[in-house]
Amino acid sequence: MGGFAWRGIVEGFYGKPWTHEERTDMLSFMSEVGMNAYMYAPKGDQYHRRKWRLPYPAKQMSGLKRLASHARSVNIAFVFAVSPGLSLRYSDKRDAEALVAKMTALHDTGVRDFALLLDDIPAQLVGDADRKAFGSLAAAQVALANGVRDRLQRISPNSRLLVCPTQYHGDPSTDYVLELGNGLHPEIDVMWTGPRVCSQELSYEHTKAVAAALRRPVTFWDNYPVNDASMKGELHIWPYTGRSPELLEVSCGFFLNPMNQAEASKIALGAAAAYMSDPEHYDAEAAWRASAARIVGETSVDALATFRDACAISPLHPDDPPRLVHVVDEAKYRVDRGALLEAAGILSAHMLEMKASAELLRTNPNKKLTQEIAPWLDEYMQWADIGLEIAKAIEAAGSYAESLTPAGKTSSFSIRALSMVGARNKLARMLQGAIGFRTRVCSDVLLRLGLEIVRRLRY
Ligand code: LTM
Repeated sequence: MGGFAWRGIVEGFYGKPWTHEERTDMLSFMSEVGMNAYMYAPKGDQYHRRKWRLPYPAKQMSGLKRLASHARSVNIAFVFAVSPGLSLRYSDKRDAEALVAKMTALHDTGVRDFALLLDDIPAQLVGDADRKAFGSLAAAQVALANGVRDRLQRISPNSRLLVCPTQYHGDPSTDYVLELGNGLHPEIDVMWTGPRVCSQELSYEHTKAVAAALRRPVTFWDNYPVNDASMKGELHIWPYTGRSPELLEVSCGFFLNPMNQAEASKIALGAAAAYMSDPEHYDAEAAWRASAARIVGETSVDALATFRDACAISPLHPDDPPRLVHVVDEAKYRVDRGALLEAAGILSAHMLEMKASAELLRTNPNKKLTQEIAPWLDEYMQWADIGLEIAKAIEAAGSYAESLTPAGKTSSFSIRALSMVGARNKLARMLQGAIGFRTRVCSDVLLRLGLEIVRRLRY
């Protein structure tokens, strides 16, 4: 098997970290799907970031120890990461000591893989002492990382160190990246998220340029399916796409950053595992279906595929849900040509499919998943109801139009007019309710259509 050396995940998102129970389960899952490394780096763990100098309290330490031991038992490298950059003084020897002490405590429990994460910190040296001692941020970080690696090597020659730099995406030809590439010990793996923080594509050309600047193969910190910060309303269950099949030549691996929702993350992670094991033969759709079947069962894969369309918006797919857009376009096309009943039929058929998929997923035996995705499923159901109401309003408009014959109004004219106005008012109320929705499921596709229909149904 010609896969990447690192095939893993980095629990590196903002917000509520996973529980140890979730991590233990994830480690077993990773092992089953052929991954080999888990990086512990939750931004919300105070002892990992803000209070990095303090040792873990005994209870947390024993939790980490149990986790690392479980990782070993399922052949997953447990990478312990520290993010000291918010307050670290590079010229202060005590800080370097505190960092080594933090890692050594984990080393004593059997951990051999470590990471120094310097992402999301000031891009310049902040203190006079540091500026005087090093001149540049890259020089300071090179000295720190090489020093830490040296100390770890002295304790255990088989220990490994990864570094996430402060510039971890974009143009690799900056002074910072070049200096880092030149200075860091060649055996330190350096992480990179691609052309963007959350990259839609990881191309061979970009990665080759990064590898050249860093003077080593790139280790990706791949920000998918993560949904923290401004992406909170999104559920990233879309297929894992946009990673070149040629990256093996210029990269030594991937750590995917997952969602706060551990179980739902497995859909993308399972598919990505197939890519990491064999990028050249990777088929995104087939891998997604196989991964989905593992999580929801074979019989619910189609339902999940319908739901995933509504959840399409993500860094990998920044556009509106493609199937839903297609259905709405088809319906609008007919509305514009006066084929109102046909338009209503197309729309309601898709809404009923959405509702059926939601019902199937709601009752799925994977309770952890159904609980995690409940906020999205609930609003998905509500959008389907809104879509049905849009269809009813279009239908009512069709009946009303029929009652207006060239010769004048038929006897059912008033009833049909009233029913159209009623449908329009109900739709307007439902759309108003949707303004408070908290997820981005269905994007604004049905909202736009609904508003357009309300506007057009002026009696
Ligand atoms: O991507 C990196 C290296 N750092 C942070 C992550 O912790 C965060 O989860 C992602 C997504 O918001 N963006 C970052 O910049």
